[in-house]
Amino acid sequence: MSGPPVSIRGHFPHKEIEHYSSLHPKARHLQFSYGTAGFRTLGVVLDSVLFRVGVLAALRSKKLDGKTVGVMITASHNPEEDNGVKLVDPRGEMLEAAWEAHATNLANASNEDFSDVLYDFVRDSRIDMSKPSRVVYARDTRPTGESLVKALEDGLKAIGAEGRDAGITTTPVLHYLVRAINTKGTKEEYGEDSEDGYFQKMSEAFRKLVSGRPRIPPLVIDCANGVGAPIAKKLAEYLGETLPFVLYNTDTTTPGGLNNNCGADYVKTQQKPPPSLNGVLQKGQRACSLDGDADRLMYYFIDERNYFLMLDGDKIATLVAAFIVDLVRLAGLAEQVKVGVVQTAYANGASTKYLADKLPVRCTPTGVKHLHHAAEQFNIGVYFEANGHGTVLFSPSTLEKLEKHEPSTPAQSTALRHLNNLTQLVNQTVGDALSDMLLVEVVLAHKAYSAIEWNSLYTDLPNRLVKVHVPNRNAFKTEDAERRLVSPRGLQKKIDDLCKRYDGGRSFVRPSGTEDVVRVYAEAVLRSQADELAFRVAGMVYDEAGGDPHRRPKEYY
Ligand code: 16G
Ligand code: MG
Repeated sequence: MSGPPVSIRGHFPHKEIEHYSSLHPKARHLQFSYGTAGFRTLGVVLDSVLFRVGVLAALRSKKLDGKTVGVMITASHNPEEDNGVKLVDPRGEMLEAAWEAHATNLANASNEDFSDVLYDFVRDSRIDMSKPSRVVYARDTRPTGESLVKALEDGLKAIGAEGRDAGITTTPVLHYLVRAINTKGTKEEYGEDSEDGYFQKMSEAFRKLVSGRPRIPPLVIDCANGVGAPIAKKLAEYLGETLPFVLYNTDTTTPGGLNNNCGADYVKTQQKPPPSLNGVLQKGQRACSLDGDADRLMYYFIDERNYFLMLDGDKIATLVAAFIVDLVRLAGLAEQVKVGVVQTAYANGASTKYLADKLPVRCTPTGVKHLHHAAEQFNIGVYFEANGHGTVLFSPSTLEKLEKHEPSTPAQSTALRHLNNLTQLVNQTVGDALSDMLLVEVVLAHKAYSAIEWNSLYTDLPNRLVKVHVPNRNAFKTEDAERRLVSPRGLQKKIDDLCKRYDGGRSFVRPSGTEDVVRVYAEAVLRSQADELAFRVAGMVYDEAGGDPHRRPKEYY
């Protein structure tokens, strides 16, 4: 005998879903994919996606027993006409990987099928529709953001979820809010669940960490004409004279300005300062750039010879990790608290060498979620991508140890206090340009380092990144944290043979997760050799992938 027909628990709001869904139809020809950074494409085509993401976020919350789920509307460092959306799980971390596929499925269902596809999803995922549902959302300054928020809100209404609009703010603030809301009143309380709470927590920790140190000279900040601008302005008020800011690229209203010739991604990929800072920077003065949603950070300065020197994610990771290792040792906790660093294959070989002499270093595939999870395996895990995204994670047992440890000397007690303040300064939910910036400033103040001294900790190997347009980037498959190709077969061997001919030569090839290209990275002891190696490997990739010989880019040897 067959059992009762499989049905879902609680009420499935067919009517509401059909009504709201009809207001946000999906264009037939469009296909969407929830990738490394959520959905991301031209802002004007995302209406149906935002509606459906609203529905999905509401269901995710029900699935997690009514915990608050976050939604961030941004396309980060992409051009202004792009937009995107990603979901944030209750502890402020990225959406669980299994749900990325659900997001893609729902976004691509036809208008006629949407309600049925959704019903099946709710049934198969055993979502109890009678549970409460809460979603907090925010957006960056992109012009398409406002209408996309409306579409998202319709998705929440369709399910009857409780929505909280966090307004225009940075990605890291949204992640902070999610964790703060969900830990409120528990012993893991993360902070007050408001933007003010975020600033209070960070600025108080910063003041404590730099108190008694010499006055910090002004820091130039390039806000990428994005949401980092209003947020940095507010932060400046909380910090007052403790850390004076000079803000540039703060225009969030002139069309086309966002990330245009400015921002962390521009600086990293162009290896030069934003033109708007030409003539502004004094020799040796510290400057930094945020990206369009303020979760990436690049420092840089102009040296005595007028050369531009970049202090990227690797330089930040080494500075911060070495500082934390010292504090742990000084606090008398070296035996109990293990510090480790997580990087990707893009980390400059010189940074890996510098770090590996001091502490364990892991390599993961590109993408925040991979680094974040690997960093969780350490008592204190420092993770950074070379592109400037990263943070420090203190495990729950480490937090407890730091709180309970009885120091036996005044020096131990000071180091312990600093560590405890660091746990408050760092945004542990996700990479946060502003929190990372304060962290860097703390280390520089403690070490009495200028940008020049920081930069001299190790010398970057010259490196080159090349994009190769190929007919099918999915033909490229990697292993060993993207450091080796398994397909096309035989290509890795050729790359290995070529690398051997260059002093300090290292190169790897991987398909991009965000663009329809294959990326080639190469480094070597000499600039000319790094360039040559990169272009030779790129040429091999192009040929192997069956690129049209007539269109073979000239600079590929
Ligand atoms: C996304 C990732 C970033 C990664 C980049 C690589 C997140 C939130 N962001 O922006 O971590 O470095 O993609 O892009 O995970 P690629 O695959 O095109 O090289
Ligand atoms: Mg970003």
